[in-house]
Amino acid sequence: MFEKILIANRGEIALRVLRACKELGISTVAVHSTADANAMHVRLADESVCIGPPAARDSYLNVPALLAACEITGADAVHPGYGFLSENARFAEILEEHNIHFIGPKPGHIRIMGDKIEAKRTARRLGIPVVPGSDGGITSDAEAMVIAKTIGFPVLVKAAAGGGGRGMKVAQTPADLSNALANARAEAQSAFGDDAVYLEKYLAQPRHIEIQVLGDGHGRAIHLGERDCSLQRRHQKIWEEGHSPALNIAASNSIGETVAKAMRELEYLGVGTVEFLYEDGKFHFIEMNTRIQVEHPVTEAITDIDLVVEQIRVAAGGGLDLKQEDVKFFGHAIECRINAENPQTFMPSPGKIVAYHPPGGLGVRVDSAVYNGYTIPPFYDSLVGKLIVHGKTRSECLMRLKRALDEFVVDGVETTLPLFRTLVREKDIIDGDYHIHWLEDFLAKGGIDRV
Ligand code: MV4
Repeated sequence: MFEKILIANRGEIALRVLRACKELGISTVAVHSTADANAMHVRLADESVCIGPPAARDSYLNVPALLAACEITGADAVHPGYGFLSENARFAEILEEHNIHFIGPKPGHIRIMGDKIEAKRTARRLGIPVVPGSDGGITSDAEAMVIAKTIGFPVLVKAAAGGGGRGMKVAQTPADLSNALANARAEAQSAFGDDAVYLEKYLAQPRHIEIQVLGDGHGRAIHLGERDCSLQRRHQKIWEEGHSPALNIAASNSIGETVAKAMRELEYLGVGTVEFLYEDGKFHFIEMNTRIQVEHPVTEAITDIDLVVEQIRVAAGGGLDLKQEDVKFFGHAIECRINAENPQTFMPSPGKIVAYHPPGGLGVRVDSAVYNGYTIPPFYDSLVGKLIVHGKTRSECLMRLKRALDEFVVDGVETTLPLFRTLVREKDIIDGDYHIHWLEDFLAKGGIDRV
């Protein structure tokens, strides 16, 4: 097992990783920019190193500074958290070249899943159902037209180097295809320096359902159920829940087993999330994330498995103690991402928190790095904290969530708490009847002003 882990991240996920390390008896090194000198993870870590000025590219993305921090402190492993360098294969390789463990998948798998065309090819080869579309990248408009007519319009042009919705263009009819290809290529080139694009059948109102997996890198892998992440705004998830209100247990187990089998064949190492669009009872693979995700506490709540502890254990070569039959699901969990943003306009609202009172009680968890008097810096994401609520049933979970949201006090900055207090009372949400466009449609109709 590792002696000392350097946590190459900040905010709530740095605190989350630090907690897992402490429970494993591993000493911790926090790194921080000058803007985060007073951050909670710095205060609670055994050691801390300032790695640069506020801008992420000069601090949390600064590989030489992170390497130096490892050398100075003698860290034998790095946990990247999510975002920043968490899916950077080159960073993982550089660490390994310096005999420092990267707590994450094998660099080769990070690289494959980072290329959405290769990711789909791999998924298809491993027996995972994928969205109908081109086999690989599109080399000409003529080729695209043939494929589009085969799968049927509307089609979606996507960037191979994309993800998170960047570089996607819909072509409703054949007349739209050429422009969609040109615009997607241009956007991909400017955003990623890579204009490779591929084609998929456009699914109009799917749900976004992701499967959590955990592998030991030697052919053992299990799934830990699904999370429904359909409530999103501009590709930013705000509400995630497990199980999906759209799935029965049989459907959940079936897709879970398909994915776990694929991860065994891939000899996948670590935690991972396999993303699907779900429509008309069918799952369609779109991409795979090779990191711990923001919404992992939803799965922890319904399985009582500490995903970060397991992630560290398999990274240290500890193998996978857990068997699929050990994974028992209980109840329902919902996570709300509370941001320091205006609840109507979503404009960031950094600043000093002058009163902070998180909710508590049975089945209520708040993962946050803020505290009374803390100043949310303007340089990073605007996450105040994640409210995760668990109940024996979805309706008990909703009642508890409503109570917890009403109890939550964050004064001094604007937050999206009012939006969640409205959503938890909205009929479609209570019925679990929503899809990936539901939230933006709701907001377009007036959102929280509507009620
Ligand atoms: C799609 C799609 C519809 N049809 N692919 C958006 C980001 C990236 N994860 C993939 N995305 C989508 N791919 C096909 N063939 C709709 C989306 C999409 C979306 C997916 C999941 C969650 C929110 C979304 C919001 C807009 C579009």
